[in-house]
Amino acid sequence: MTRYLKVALMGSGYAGKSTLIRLLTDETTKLKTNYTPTAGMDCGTITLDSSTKVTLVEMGGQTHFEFMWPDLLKGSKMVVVVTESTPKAVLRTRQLLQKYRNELEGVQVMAIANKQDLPGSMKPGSVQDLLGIPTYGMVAIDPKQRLHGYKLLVSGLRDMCEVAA
Ligand SMILES: Nc1nc2c(ncn2[C@@H]2O[C@H](COP(=O)(O)OP(=O)(O)O)[C@@H](O)[C@H]2O)c(=O)[nH]1
Ligand SMILES: [Mg+2]
Repeated sequence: MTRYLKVALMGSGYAGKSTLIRLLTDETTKLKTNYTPTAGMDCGTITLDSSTKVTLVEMGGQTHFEFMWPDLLKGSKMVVVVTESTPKAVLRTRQLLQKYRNELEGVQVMAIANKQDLPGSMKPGSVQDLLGIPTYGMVAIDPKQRLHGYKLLVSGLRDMCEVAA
């Protein structure tokens, strides 16, 4: 029987959540798109092995969809917080983490410091210092980063659920 692990992607609008889902679900042709805000939620599925699939659930980042977040977080094995890497965006992400700290209690949380290709980006280590959770750099529009993203996801899940790599 196939088991489905739910991973929620959280973060402000424009952070790169939809792009990351496309990167990880192999839709490279759609990587460089114009920005289309996600209405409410979006999802994609990754097959990890013959018996395990991961459903990535994007929580639409615009404030008028935030009312759905507590429900979208329910049952998540892990939450990936995606942030742009400008100081302003990282501080906004820190506020989001504080606001949802009750819902996130006991859940494995990691951060992706996305858009590392843009000049003036904060390094993942500095982002981690501000957010207080394990943070990894990413360029979600770069197909060459797929394996990196996939490994981050698998290692996070393995810690949590003993998923084979
Ligand atoms: N330069 C750059 N742009 C990115 C990166 N990741 C996403 N984007 C762009 O940022 C915009 C917002 O991305 P999207 O995935 O829709 O953000 P979401 O609102 O968090 O789902 C889109 O125009 C993407 O092409 C990245 O790593 N570098
Ligand atoms: Mg989106």
